[in-house]
Amino acid sequence: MPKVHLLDYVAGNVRSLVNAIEKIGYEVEWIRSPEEVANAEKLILPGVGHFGHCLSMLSSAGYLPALRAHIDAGKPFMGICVGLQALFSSSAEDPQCPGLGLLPGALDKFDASSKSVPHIGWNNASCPTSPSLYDLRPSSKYYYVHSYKYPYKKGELEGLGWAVATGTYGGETFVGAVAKDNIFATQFHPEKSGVAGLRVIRAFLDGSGAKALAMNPPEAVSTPTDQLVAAEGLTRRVIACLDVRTNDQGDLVVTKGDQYDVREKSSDRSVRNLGKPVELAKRYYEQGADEVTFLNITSFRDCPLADLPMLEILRRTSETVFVPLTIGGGIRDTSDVDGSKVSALEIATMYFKSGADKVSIGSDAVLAAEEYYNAGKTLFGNTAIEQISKAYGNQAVVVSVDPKRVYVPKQAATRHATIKTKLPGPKGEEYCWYACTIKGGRETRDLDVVELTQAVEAMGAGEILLNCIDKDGTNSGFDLELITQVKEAVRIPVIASSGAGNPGHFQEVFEQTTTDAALGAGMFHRGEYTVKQVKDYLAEKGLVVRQFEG
Ligand code: 1PR
Repeated sequence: MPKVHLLDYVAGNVRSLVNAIEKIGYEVEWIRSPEEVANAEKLILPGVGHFGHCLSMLSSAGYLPALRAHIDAGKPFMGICVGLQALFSSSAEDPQCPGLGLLPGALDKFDASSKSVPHIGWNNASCPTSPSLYDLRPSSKYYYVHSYKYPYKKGELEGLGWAVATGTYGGETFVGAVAKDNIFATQFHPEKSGVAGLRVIRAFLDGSGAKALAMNPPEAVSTPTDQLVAAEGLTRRVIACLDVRTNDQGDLVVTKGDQYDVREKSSDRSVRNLGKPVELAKRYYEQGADEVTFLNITSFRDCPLADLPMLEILRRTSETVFVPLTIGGGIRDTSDVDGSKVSALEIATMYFKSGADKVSIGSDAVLAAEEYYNAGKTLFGNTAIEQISKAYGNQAVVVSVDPKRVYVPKQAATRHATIKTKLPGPKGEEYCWYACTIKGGRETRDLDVVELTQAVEAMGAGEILLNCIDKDGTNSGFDLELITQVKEAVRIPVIASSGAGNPGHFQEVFEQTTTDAALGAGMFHRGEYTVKQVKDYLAEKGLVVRQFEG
């Protein structure tokens, strides 16, 4: 098998990149010291997390001169995400820390005043001057997750001989990919961008991308000005969720509850079994799911380290599913069977090494938020959210919220953030608030969703997975009031969850709230609708979606 070298300087959630490279037919060899860079012919710099952290790690380990020497020698080089950002002079994320300076200018942060930041989801990487740059296609979508970007200025980088592909998010057009001579870099994650992304990696690995660029340099192509005006490209994200637990026979199955009760209504009350996790994940990927989420719903009972089957599920899924994978359940500081302490960060690391791109934290986030308020909104850096987001980046930490409606007759009846509801309570109550729960809804806490989501945003969570116990499994549509309340409370993206029963519910939540993504479970598992049917329906209604490319 031909080889590609990967630079191993990060904490290591690069499993999906390795899987993508192997899928294309290449073998990965790790570079573990600057001296080894000279052995590389093709070199990939995966970037994860924080610009300053990445550059200072590269610098202190002595990699920067070796990287420059590789590039100066004309050998193929590819940067991904922060690996693209590292090519610029600097970033507002850490202004003191210089980048490689191969491209001039500083990255800045997306404007969060009217949209969610980070920018998470599927967007364009279109290059009007070279429409098939590294096999990027104008009709394809690519998976981005970043808060900082290089703002695109027409002609600036092209004037220096770079081919530039762009995406547009909330009115801001940013650099999505750049290429010049032997250098190629993407702000998006090609390894998480399905078949469209695999094509891009292949064009780098087999040299066809660089060859085509050499034959058709960007300055040789004249482009009508109107083609350079980039359209808003972010698609509506549709996520398939698999609640996983061991059934009474000891098999790990996908299950689905009604308001979190996953046992059959029949007299034997067995755990509802809706299929095998790896098979279902692959099916949803092939139907066009933009992400797949696994929630280990009974992990609070077990020791997470004994929970090896979830690791195996991730390993096997990430070999065939090239969209982001999230895993939740049991991510908290704990003790192993022998009594030794295991941190949430160590558990998350095991999941990342097995192929997860994000971890989702439920119960532990609620307890951490309570402590945050008890300490007068002080952060000590010791929560699971802070530790994991520091090591892997905010985008790698999702907080899963399991709220329940609590009705009150008037706002003054509670200290919590209430809403005036269109769905009055059993005694005609016109107001309600949403109480957070832990342990899969078994314990309700005196903390509301606004308090929780604002606290975890301050701790560094990158996204909220917003369930709703009242709506879960009801097929009656999402709780639009809950979603609106949380969207108004935070800037980070929110995934609407619980209650989806048909494609119209997805249209409703995207049109009537500003949710960033919507998740379905039961309707997919029971075979009532496919992910593709949901997306086709949304497309018919004029909403932009990504379709699966086979
Ligand atoms: O608390 O960090 O160990 O995490 C446990 C995780 O397991 C949490 O994310 C929690 O939401 C989840 N969980 C725990 N118990 C259950 C249960 O169902 N008994 N499932 C559970 C939560 C909710 C959604 C579901 C949507 C959509 N499941 O993921 O898929 O409600 O369903 P629908 O479209 O069919 O309505 P920790």
